[in-house]
Amino acid sequence: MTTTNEGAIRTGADQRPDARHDARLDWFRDARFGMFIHWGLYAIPAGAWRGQEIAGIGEWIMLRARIPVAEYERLADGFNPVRFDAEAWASLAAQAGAKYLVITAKHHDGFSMFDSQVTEYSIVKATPFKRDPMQELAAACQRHGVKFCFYYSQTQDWHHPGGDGNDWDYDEAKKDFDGYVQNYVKPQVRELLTNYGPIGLIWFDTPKRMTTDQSRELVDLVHSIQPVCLVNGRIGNGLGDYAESRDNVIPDEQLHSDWEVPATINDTWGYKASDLNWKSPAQLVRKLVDCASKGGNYLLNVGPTAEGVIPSPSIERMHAVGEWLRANGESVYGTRPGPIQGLDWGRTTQRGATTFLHVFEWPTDGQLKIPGIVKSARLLAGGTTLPIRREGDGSVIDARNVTPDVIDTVIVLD
Ligand code: JFZ
Repeated sequence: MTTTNEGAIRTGADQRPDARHDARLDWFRDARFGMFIHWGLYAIPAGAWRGQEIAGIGEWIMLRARIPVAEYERLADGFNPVRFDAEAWASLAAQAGAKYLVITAKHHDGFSMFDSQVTEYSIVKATPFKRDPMQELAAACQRHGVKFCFYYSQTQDWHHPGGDGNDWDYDEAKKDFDGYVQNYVKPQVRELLTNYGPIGLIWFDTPKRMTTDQSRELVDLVHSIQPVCLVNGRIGNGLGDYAESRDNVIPDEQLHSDWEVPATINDTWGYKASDLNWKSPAQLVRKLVDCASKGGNYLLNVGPTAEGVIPSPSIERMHAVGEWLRANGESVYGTRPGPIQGLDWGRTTQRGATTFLHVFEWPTDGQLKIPGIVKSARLLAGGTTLPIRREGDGSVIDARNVTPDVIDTVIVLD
């Protein structure tokens, strides 16, 4: 099944609507909001190489600049994020209202941000930092009640000769991709699911040349170690526990399966010093609400620096989202798509018999015209009851005396 906007989301056999009865997905469906973290060696160049700004997303700099493995891996010698603070990161996720945190264990550059027995090319063995930040972050997330999750690039690996994507150091004709999957990827996935406690989900990336058998083996491996750990749909080949949208693309219409949109807070995933195109708090909250109103989750990314610091503009925005959610979260968490779809000035979410009307664009006359019969209306924040009148086969809420929330005013309809 694909959705209307150029197949933003393709759901496969495992994401059929009756998958919604899979209790493993209950926490995910109710969470609605997660924090994504892209952190790795790419934060050191931060978008520039040999004095040249490199176009594109920051974590792709090794490919975009075709940096030889021998040169790129020397970045590890100077990677010492002494300002890394797992407690601050987990606390930020919790304060932002994110219910799960997904962090890059290994991205396409092939560098392991965790202690792996499979390779020396890791933050513990190849850097002066020597610590395993994933152990510290797993513990901090546990303390804050945030589900700890890993991103893992299972196909693209520009460091390993068997990985996909590096055609500037390695000869495609000599590539042993299956050997890479069997002897590198699967052992690392096993490590991630064995050494860091309960893992909420494994976020695999584009499958590219990965075969259905290889994808299926990874899904089975995950579920054999942690049966309730979810696998995202980007594992590919029609597998996965829920569907993954294209980056930053929210479906046009409500979907009847579980899905998630990965989203940047500016225009890059990995830290890029020159990328200051930060989305506003209003944009971020409205995208979160848009996802919830269509039955999906919003996974919002931050990209920490090489020192281990999340940029202040990202922190400010995450705090602003959290502030809105503290006042209005019951209209998002645990909700399902609302009965009124297709509004251009707002969205609806629903929990049981209660509908939440999210007003993004406030009418100049304060008269909110909605289809259908509404028995009562009140502001979620503060509880003020609002007058209603029938108009044809619709209803009009008189909100002339309301001071709207500049981000999203939530009205409870019964
Ligand atoms: C992938 C990665 O290449 C990228 O670095 C980042 O980690 C992002 C979250 O995931 O990028 C993609 C993958 C798939 C699509 C777009 C970007 N897609 O399906 O449109």
